[in-house]
Amino acid sequence: MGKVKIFKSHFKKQYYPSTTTKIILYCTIRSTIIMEAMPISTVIKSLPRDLDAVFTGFPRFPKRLGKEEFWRAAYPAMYVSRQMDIRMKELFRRGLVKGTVILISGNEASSVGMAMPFRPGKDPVALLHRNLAAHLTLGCSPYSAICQYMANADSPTHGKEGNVHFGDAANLRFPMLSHLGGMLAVAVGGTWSARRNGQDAFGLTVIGDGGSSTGQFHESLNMASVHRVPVVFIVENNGYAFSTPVKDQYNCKKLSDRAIGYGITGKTVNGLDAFEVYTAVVDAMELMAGDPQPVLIETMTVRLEGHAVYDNAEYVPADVKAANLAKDPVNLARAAFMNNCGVGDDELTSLETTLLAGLDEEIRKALNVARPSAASVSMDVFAPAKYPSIKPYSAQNVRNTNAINTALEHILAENPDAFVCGQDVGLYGSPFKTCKGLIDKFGADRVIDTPICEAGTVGFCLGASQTGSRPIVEFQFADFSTEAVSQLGLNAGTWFFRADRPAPLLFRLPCGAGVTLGAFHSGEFEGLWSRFPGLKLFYPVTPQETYEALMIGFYDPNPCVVFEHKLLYWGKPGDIEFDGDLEKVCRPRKYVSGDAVTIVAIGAMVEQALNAVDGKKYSAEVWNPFILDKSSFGPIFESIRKTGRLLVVQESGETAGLGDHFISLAVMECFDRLKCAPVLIGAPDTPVPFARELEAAFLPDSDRIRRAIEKLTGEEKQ
Ligand SMILES: Cc1ncc(C[n+]2csc(CCOP(=O)(O)OP(=O)(O)O)c2C)c(N)n1
Ligand SMILES: [Mg+2]
Repeated sequence: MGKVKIFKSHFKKQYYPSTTTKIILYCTIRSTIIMEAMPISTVIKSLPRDLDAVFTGFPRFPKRLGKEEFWRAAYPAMYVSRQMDIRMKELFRRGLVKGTVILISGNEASSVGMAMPFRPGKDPVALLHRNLAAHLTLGCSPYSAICQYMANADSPTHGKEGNVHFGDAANLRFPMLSHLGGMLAVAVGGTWSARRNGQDAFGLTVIGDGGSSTGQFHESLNMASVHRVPVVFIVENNGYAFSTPVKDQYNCKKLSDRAIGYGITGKTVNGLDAFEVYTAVVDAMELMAGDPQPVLIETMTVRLEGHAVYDNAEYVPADVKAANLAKDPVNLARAAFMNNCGVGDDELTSLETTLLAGLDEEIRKALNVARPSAASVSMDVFAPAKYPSIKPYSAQNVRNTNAINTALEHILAENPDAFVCGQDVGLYGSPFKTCKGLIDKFGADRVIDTPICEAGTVGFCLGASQTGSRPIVEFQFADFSTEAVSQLGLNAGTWFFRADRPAPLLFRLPCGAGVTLGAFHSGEFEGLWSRFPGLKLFYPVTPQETYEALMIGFYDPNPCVVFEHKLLYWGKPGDIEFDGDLEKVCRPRKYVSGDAVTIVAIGAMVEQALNAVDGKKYSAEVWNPFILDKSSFGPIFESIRKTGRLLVVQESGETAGLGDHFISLAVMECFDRLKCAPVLIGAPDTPVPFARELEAAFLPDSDRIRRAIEKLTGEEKQ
């Protein structure tokens, strides 16, 4: 916007329908007309020429800006952010912005001060809901942010996400998920991996006073400290978490004191003074450059309004409100800008008017953008997979533990960007010895023992997957993957959908009952994880399938979950004949053929089903879906059409497994060929009991399967 122009669309009725806004419009037009012919560069000599450059055209770390240089860049960014806040609220009230608008007035100094040293595209950054000014400072155009709020066709998420849930993952500004604390580990992992890959990266991430109470705040700081990752953790303390005052949130003097517990440096600064925040961040980065470690900075800020547009903050006492208003950081910045940059009243007014006109032009442009069309916006949850052809492998008479160990060894040997992590995977070789010896071959920086923090580990690996690493995560038991439900299911699983970037991640879940480990070490959870779009699930049974599942899970560009049944770890040995063609891997597996009934068995139930049909008394087909995704079930449906009878056997409780889902698909696909109602055999809907006898009674077995086959084969639909 070298010149500010007025477009006809400015007057669109939908944008300014009421009398009050007509008055606002009149004033805007007046000031816009005054500015019309004036290029922005003549307003203030050394200010950037266009709005976008206001936010990006200044040197970043390691340069340390002096006050004059700093305020020339910082004040326009803070001013535009404040004006955007006002306008987004107004647009929301007019129904042009949906969802909600988080009100950010009061947070501009903290946001701009923290973001200014960081280098877009180089430093991994995960911001929070009040950091619009930081997004702008890191290269997001106001237009793009406005389109995001309007959820129109030009929105950076194509309308697939709203308001604060955006970023630019390609440039390492990661889009946030709502779950407070959930993005901290992503910034840590992203920074750790960028450094591991030779980049001189620093991380930035943000949490509020309220979010500092989450477990993931602790997990992320702890991981960053243990792995010496140079990430600036900003805690924005604005006195409230929605309506909850800090006295109900924590009981320490300063949140930065928590740094002591992580063995790192912590500092509390005035978050209303952008230069003080900036200085603290640059100090931290200088410290980190010499001695990599995270630094915790608490910025004391204020919220000048409610939590969001729907909240008028009546719970904030009047005197607190008045005191906060008196400390408005944009007013403080204006004074600092004028004092340090020698700017007078007229120049200031000209600058503000120009910025405002520029902003309104962006809003006008955004208002004219088409709505997103369901026909043209991709709803894909998976990044397209293009598999490399990999080395063939064959082995005789091996068990699943050997298949896993060998697969991991092959992956690590062939892919320097791959690493294995989890609890006790290093020297101990993991509790089931599937990682045995890997640390000796590949070293402790590729076979990594993590602290006990499943959510933090998944977030960390998601971040690492964005900066060139290929993480393989072992959960010690599938049961503990429930600690990472939001990270794995909602953050990693939705990543491609939200961020348009692949998230190549492999998760290994030792699962299942039958080894007398009770309710908390025997879960299967294939039903739980299948509920989250964006995850690919594999459930191998034989050593061959196990080797193939790990290979496809690793080489697929999406988060993949491999269920490894513990009973099968040391089950029947088998041969592996893998020809290196990954394209052929994603298909259901058939073990025996027959005409009378199709049995779909999951995990360790395959063995029970095979035992049941052994002796050729029944003419049954036994299948393992292998990949738990309906698009691959075609061959099983073919079998059902042939036999006309379906029996599904799962070890999970009847309402917690995939059997119901499978049966409903089969009924929809093959109804006219079914001779009788399908049957589901599952465990009872109770926790897995501990004692051997109780557990044996709990698990479906071949006798039950035999009885079901007899019942099924004796029935005919009328
Ligand atoms: C894990 C989680 N629980 C609850 C929420 C709902 N929520 C969104 S913002 C918010 C308040 C956050 O307060 P604070 O961390 O102090 O940040 P502020 O909004 O004050 O900037 C809450 C409870 C959430 N997003 N995530
Ligand atoms: Mg707060």
